[in-house]
Amino acid sequence: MADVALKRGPGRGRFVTFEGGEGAGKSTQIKMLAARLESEGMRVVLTREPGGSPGAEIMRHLVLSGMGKLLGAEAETLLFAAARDDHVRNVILPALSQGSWVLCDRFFDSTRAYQGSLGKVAPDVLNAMQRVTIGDLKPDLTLILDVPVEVGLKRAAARRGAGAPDRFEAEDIKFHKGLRDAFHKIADDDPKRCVLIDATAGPDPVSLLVWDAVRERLFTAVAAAS
Ligand code: Z5A
Repeated sequence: MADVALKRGPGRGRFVTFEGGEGAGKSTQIKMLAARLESEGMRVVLTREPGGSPGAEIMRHLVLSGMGKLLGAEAETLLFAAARDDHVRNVILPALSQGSWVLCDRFFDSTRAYQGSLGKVAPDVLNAMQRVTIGDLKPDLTLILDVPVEVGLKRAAARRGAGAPDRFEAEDIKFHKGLRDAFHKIADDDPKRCVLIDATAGPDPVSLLVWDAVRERLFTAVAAAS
């Protein structure tokens, strides 16, 4: 990387999370960012939630099958928390301490939006779970991909084809509108960490917005010094 250097110097890697509603394009953009960072010489670990470690992938299967929903919102939140605990300990923290960039498709903001704002799980319960599962770990940057609900659902339906919708895809339009509002609020409440990205355009233009945000927030220009 010729003209930029990492803010805060070398050492621990950087932790970047992608968030947003259904069909916003997170999985597409996270792969594009990983390729871009690798081409710039960074070591990248691409992971996701729920899941990302063998134990957490088992929990993923449980929650996306809808079994967690039968237990009620708080118990379902505990399943996400258990998955996160395993993922953070076994994948995220080791990778960061080895200097890798960790790009994670969803993280605790999804819990805040889905289980908190929409599932009505109380903030003190979410805070307690967050303390246990991630402690002081916070993303260096959270990119919240934002699209109108109708656009996101259309993309998700096209990708799914004839397959059945999962636990959250099956929720109604009111749920998805509430979700979008919840992510807007998360971005407004923590502007130092979060960037809201208009993800309505095609993958390439959106990837430029993502890269601009990463450069601006996590790299600093050193052209004048070199
Ligand atoms: N969940 C939770 O409740 N609590 C938690 O704590 C956590 C998660 C961590 C995981 O689902 C579910 O778990 C999730 C929240 C809940 N709810 N749902 N549903 P998942 O991992 O199976 O899927 P997802 O995270 O929801 O992803 P997604 O919304 O289905 O898709 P996406 O990653 O945002 O989009 P994509 O796969 O990149 O793209 C979708 C399609 O659109 C695909 O065909 C692309 O080729 C196309 N695409 C992508 N970008 C574009 C652009 N820019 N233009 C046009 N078409 C595009």
